[in-house]
Amino acid sequence: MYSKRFEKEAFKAAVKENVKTLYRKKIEEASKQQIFQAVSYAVKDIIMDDWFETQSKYEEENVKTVYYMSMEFLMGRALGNNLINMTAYTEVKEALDEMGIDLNVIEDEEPDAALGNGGLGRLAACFLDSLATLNYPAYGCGIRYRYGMFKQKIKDGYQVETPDNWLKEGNPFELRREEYAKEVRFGGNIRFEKNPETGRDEFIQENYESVLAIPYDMPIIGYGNHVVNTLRIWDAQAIVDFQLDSFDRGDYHKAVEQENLAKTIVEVLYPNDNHYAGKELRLKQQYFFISASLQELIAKYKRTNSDVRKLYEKVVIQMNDTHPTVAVPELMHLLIDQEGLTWEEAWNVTTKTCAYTNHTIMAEALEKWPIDLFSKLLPRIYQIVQEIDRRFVNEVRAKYPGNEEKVRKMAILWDGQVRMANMAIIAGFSVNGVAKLHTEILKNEQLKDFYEMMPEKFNNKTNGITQRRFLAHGNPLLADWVTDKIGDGWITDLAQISKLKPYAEDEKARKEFMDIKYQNKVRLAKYIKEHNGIDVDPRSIFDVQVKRLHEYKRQLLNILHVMYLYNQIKEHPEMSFYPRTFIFGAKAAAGYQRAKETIKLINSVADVVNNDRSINGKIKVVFIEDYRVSNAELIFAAADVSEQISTASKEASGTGNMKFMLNGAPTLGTMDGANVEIVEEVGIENAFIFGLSSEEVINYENNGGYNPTDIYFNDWELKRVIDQLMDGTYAKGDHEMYKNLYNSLLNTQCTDRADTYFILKDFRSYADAQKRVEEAYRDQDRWSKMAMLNTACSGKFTSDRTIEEYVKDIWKLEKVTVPSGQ
Ligand code: 26Q
Repeated sequence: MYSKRFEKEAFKAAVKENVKTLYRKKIEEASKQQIFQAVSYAVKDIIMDDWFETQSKYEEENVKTVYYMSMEFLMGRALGNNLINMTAYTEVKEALDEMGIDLNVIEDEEPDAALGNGGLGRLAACFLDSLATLNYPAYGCGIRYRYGMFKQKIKDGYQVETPDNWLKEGNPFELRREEYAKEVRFGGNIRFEKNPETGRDEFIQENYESVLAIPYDMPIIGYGNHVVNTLRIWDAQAIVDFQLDSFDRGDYHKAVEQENLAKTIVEVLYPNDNHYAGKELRLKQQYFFISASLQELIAKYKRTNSDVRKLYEKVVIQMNDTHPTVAVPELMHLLIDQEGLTWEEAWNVTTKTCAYTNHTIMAEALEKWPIDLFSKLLPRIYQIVQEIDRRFVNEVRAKYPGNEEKVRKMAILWDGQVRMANMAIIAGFSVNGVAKLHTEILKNEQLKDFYEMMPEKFNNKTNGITQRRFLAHGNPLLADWVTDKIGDGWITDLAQISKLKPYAEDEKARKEFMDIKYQNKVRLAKYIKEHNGIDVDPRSIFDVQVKRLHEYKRQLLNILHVMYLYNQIKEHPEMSFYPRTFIFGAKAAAGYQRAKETIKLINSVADVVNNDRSINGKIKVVFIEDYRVSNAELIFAAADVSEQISTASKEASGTGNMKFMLNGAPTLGTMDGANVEIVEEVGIENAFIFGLSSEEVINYENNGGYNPTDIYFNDWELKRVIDQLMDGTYAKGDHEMYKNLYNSLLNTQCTDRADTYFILKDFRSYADAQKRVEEAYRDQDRWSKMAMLNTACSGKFTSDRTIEEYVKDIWKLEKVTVPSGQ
């Protein structure tokens, strides 16, 4: 479709021209990074026309738009993905080839845009891709962090965090939009005044500090449809640049403070995944991007519409978890204090505009802000929260007279805290979970009282992933093979991938499929050799667990099982054992001790096992440093086994599970999150399921947990493995190194329950499932069928399906077509 514009010679000339104007160099003299920049600017230039066209069309047609508010957008690299969606990847590759440049090498020059932690941030990125591809008007709104997710180095087996200076070389795809800057105010006090002319109450913020929010736009390209949406991320700048005369006026201190405030607000992404830390700066970040985004959205609305009382007809705000929930009182504030609406009018608009997605049931992830912190930082917003709470509590008391228990559980303000989830549910017109099981648990456990009071708000939207990045771009061999077999319709309609099902019975097709998997394993083996210096055999089973490190995800269960296998092989060298490569990738939050200890343990086991000649390389353990979107694409393509082993009920959905499935790796997992629906689609015979069910887990939890010591004393092989945490086997004789992990499993020393995540309880059932994996893999006919059926049955898990459901049930958007610019 873009082929005309990718007239090869013109594109090549543009790249050369860019190298000249940017660097005063000839192409032969330019560095790889410089060529990356030059190519990207040439691509951006082509994007510009469609971007312009799309936005004019939206304005002309005055269409309803979704604003996806998120503290995180884990975009990864843009160049390759943009080319895929412009349907120009092959042509650009050829053009560069002719210039002696390898596109893959150039792509590797681009730093990941890692403005997110994990699942929640990557989901936001997949959603933007799907929205553009499905022709829906959408903005992503977030923060332009100077430093994204930290870079992980492994030193002596330990994680070391280093800053991610992703903007160092400049970001060729972004556009600074100074003209849309907005002021955001913090702190001070509120003066109350009756306006003598209008007779209305007015609330005036005084003695505040403020920053200027400046938007940067990044293009989000739809696949082959000329739609270009916008990811708008906000940078902060001091309102008055540091001025000498303010020094003279004695405001020197204030001037410096404003500079500092601006700099610190957008400095860095908080690297906590599924864990709340009540830091003032985090709340500042939240209010900063929400206030700027809402001011801009209202201004934009008013450019083409006259009555803000009807804002909800043209705007819907989706809040990605509670992190952007301050949007509720901020929207009330803008509508009342700036637009002059009454409380009732403003509440009517707000409750028809805002919707909330919940991503976790983990108690430690719930955002609760201390009232004194909240009210000092956001005095006017706090007044509004109080009024929302007051009115809601009245409603609860009217509906449940004498039942103060209900107030205790559902009020926004309680026990000196602002409970953000309660506010999101009370003000939102939609509350959704991210997989069937997760939504059921929300309704029946965590959010039971809210569900009883307002059942109509609750709905499920099972997550999805974009096949454009995770198959078309990440696994070109398989992508071409699929297209060869069933045509390229799957790229925008993944349901069509089910047409592969008959090929599972076709021996030749199975062989081709396995051959592609093998080549992808060779590609990953090369990456591992280059980055870890470890030789792995691509004929071994690639058993992969990549995701954030968290106790509930149970990387510890995986590595304990590796230790158990190693003991077995040492003891019974004659035992038949299919060679296995256990691959891990995971970042731990910087202050999360047990998580960091787990990384050290994995690396120590790797050290011991990989260097033990006596086991003939039957087991290899690899910890891939700095797991991120760009290397994830290589990893999913090369996986044989997808480890999805969270304690049942804890993983809201998971999305890595879907990426593995799409790439033909069967799931080894618990009945948790979206695994349940994966099994529904592919059949239980094409997955390896083990462990407690979510009901069983919840049952134990409601009855004070369980006692792991019974299991410990009755399973000597497991006991031996756990004892090895303390006997120095994997610690060069150090008996203290893993004591936190040991204690977390058995005891006593720590305040929380022993084995909170049921690792001992599920161990045997996991080991059995692993045995079934080995058995299945030995039978290559059977395995290739299973693998191919996983790909063939993955159609449900496209984020295109998820987005169509959000549109139909929540957002109510219309598709817009954009004519090609030529
Ligand atoms: C909160 C307060 C302060 C600092 C950080 C945070 C914070 C940051 C990130 C809290 C939570 C997160 C991330 C949560 C997350 O990624 N959840 C995952 O969301 C995925 C998409 O829905 C699901 O698939 C995963 O199951 C869920 O764990």
